[in-house]
Amino acid sequence: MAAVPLLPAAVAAASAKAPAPYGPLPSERQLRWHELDFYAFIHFSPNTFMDKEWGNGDEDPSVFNPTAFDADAIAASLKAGGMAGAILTAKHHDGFCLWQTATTEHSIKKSPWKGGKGDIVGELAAAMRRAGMKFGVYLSPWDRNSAYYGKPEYVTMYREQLRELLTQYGPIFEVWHDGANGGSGYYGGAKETRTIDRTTYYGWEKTWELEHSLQPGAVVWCEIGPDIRWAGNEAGHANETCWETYTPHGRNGGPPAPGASMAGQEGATGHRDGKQWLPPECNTSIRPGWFWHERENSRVKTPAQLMGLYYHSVGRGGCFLLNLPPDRRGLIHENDAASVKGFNAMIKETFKENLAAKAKVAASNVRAKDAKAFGPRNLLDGDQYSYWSTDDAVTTPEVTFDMGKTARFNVVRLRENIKLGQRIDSVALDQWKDGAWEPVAEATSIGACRLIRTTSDVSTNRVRLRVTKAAACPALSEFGIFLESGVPA
Ligand code: FUL
Repeated sequence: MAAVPLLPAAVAAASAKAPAPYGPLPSERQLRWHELDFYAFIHFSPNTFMDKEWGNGDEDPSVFNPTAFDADAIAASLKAGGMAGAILTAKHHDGFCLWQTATTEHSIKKSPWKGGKGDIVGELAAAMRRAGMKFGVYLSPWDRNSAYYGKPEYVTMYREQLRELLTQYGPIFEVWHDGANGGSGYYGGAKETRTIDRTTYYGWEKTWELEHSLQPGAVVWCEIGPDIRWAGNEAGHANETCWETYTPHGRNGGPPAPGASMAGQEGATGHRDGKQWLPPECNTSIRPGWFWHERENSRVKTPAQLMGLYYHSVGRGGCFLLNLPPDRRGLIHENDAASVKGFNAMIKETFKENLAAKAKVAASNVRAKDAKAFGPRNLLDGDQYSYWSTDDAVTTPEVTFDMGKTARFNVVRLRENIKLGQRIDSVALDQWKDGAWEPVAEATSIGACRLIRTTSDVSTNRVRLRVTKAAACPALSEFGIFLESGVPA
C-alpha cells in the first residue's frame, strides 16, 4: 500500500480550522437572547385604573384592584401569540411597586387587591415558568413617588429593589431600565420638579454589575446596553441596514447614559465598526398607549401589521418586544389576544417549510474542501450554528440551490453563525429564468437573522445567493425560502 503523504494531510488539517472570529462577539447571555425572537411587555399599574400613561406618583394605592387577575390566563394569551416570555413593569414612573417590597410603602400592600397580601410579580413569574416561558422585569429608574428621588438614598433604594426582584423570583431573562429620568412629581409630598445628572446620578456601571452578579443569565437593557440596545424608536423597528455592533455615544460629546445618548439617532442602524456586540431590541405596543385604555380597544394592531413589524425587527437582526397591557380585570383584552394569536398563525404558516430544504446545493468555494464542517448543506440543516464557510481569502463566494422542481416563494431567511461575529456586509439573490440568472433581491447586514421580502412572488427551480461584500470569509448558517400568503405588503 502506498504511504500516505504526510505534508498535504497536515496542511489540510491546519486549514480545516474554523475561521477566526471577526469583530466583537456575542456573550453567552446575548446568544440565548437572540434565540428568543419575540416576547411581551406587560404594562400594569395604577395607570391602568386611572386612564393614565404616566402617573404622577400621588395615586391612591386603593385604585389598584383588578377584578379577575389571572396570571396563568395572561401567560396562555402570550403563549398562544408565540411569545417566548414577558417583561413586567414591576414599577413604572409612578413608583407603585407590584410586589411586596420592603423599600417603600407605595406598593401593592396598600391596595385592596387580595387584602394587600398579593404579589403580581410573583404570580406572573410563576405562571410564566409553568407555561415554559421566560420572565423579566422593568424597574423604572425615575420614581415620581419617592421622597428620596434625586438624592443618593434613592439610588441605594433602587438597587435594593433590584436585589429583591432578582433574588426572590427565580431566573430572570431581562432587566429593563427606561430612559425617562427626572422632572415633575409628587416626591413624598414635595410636589416639585427634580432634575438629575443622567450621566452620573445612577452609577449605572455598579448597578449593571449587581444585576449580572445576581442573575448571570439576564441581559440588561437600556439605551446604551450593556447587553442589548434600544433600536431608537418606540414603533418597533430597526433600519433596513442594521448592525448587531454598536458604540454608545453621549449627547453633545458627553458620556453616554440612559436618557442622554444618541440611541434615538443611531440605535436603529447601529455601527458597522461598533466597539461592542450590542444588538437592537425593537419595542412597541399593540395599542397606541402602553397602558390599557378602554377607548383603545378598537385600535389594536392587526396580525398583518404585526407581521410587518416582525420583518423589521427579528428580520433585521434584533428581537421584537411587543406590549400587551392587561385591562382592569387583570387579563389581556380579547382583541389583543386574538390579534397576537392571528399573527402567530401567520408566522407558523409562512415559515412552516423551507422550500429549499431538499435542494441540491453547490458552493463556489468550501473552506479547506471540508464539506462536513464547512459545506453548504449546513445552510439547510436547521441548526443556526452549523455553517457554510470559505477559505480565508474568499470573501465573495456564491452558492446555488437546485430544487429539482419549481418553487414559489416571496421571503428569504438568512442567518450568520454569529458566534463568529457579523462578517457579511451584503448579499444578492438571483433566480434561474429563461436560461439565465436574473437578480431578484439584495440585502445588507445579515447577523442573527435577515428576512428579505421579494417585491413579488418568485417561481423558479434554481436560486443563487451571492455574497457581494464581507469583511472576512463568510460563516453563513442558514438559507431558507418561504411563501407568505395573504399578508398585504
Ligand atoms: C417609555 C416610558 O416613558 C413609557 O411609559 C413606557 O414604559 C415605554 C416602554 O418606555 O419611555
